[in-house]
Amino acid sequence: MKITDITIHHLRMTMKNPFTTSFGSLQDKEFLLLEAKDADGTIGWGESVAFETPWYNEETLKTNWHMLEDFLIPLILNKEIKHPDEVSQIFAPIRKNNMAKSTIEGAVWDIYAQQTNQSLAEALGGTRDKIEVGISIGIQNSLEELVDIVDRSLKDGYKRIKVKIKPGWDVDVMRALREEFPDAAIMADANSAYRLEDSALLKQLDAFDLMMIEQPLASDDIIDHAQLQKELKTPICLDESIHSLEDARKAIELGSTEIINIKIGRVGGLTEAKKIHDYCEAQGVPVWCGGMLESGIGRAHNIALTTLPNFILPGDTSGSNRYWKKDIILPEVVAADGYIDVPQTAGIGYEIDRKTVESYTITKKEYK
Ligand code: OSB
Ligand code: MG
Repeated sequence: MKITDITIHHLRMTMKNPFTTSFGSLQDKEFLLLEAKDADGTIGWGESVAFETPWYNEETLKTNWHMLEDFLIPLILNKEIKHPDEVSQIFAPIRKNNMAKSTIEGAVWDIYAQQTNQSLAEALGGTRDKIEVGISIGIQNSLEELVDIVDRSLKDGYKRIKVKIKPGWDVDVMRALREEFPDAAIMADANSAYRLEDSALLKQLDAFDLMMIEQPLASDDIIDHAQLQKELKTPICLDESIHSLEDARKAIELGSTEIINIKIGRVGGLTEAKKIHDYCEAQGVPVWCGGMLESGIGRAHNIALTTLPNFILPGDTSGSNRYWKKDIILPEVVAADGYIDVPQTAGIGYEIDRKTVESYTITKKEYK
């Protein structure tokens, strides 16, 4: 491979409903797509999962663009690359900025898969032809609305219900859901809304037989989480705290986490995601694939990753229709009875709907 031409597309897509976490609400999603062209004409796509504001992590749409334009694209253009695993080595001199790095790496994986005539799932070593998926539900205005959404999601067949919690929207909410849905696979995601001093409150969640609690404590912590896990029966699953294989190793060795949420962007790309997957598999730690409210391109990468064998818990990759009136890929991602069929065609396995991409584009810029 030799990438000769890269275009960054800046899109704005409006979500059907606002998505609310312990940090705030999001409805208009602005993000970057990266289109890379190989010398042989093959085109691959990557998606930056950075938001406009740095609430989830320190990266933003603009920091990603800056890193791509000033550092990452110059390192990749016209470089001879034999395998996408080389991209993370090429980027190694640059610290962090994992979502920016992952944006290019995703496009390179797409090109590689097409050139070797494999689906992205196959190229990664995936073993499933369909994946089991769950749904992530933001904080609602009332308990009645939440119960209604959970009910509909279960009827749609989603295999696991994740509910966002925050102080004041936690124990009573989870108790009510457990009473209403005694057999459902339910979990909570706190997005770092608590501190170790809140452990008595968090312990009350043990009564509701939750699959796990995701990232209860600080986004940069693995020490307090280890202490909290000693006090909780409910497994802790780290999200924000894990940026690399090294982070995963340390968190598992310390006992800070019993399950890991892998997000491709957060860990710097598919190559690192696969390494974390392999390590967790060897340690007997289950993983699942998280989501960042992606468009169809990011969704396609998530689906491919989830075909690896240790993705044994349903992830957050719901169908395109969960967030978008019209997605930018053809066909759209369909979750039917809690399963998504893994596309078998070469590359990410979906066509890019260029007309729809154009309709959502604010601006774009070409690099060569
Ligand atoms: O913490 O997993 C999270 C969305 C945005 C940022 C962080 C998170 C989430 C979700 C939704 O939970 C996942 C999705 O449906 O894409
Ligand atoms: Mg999370």
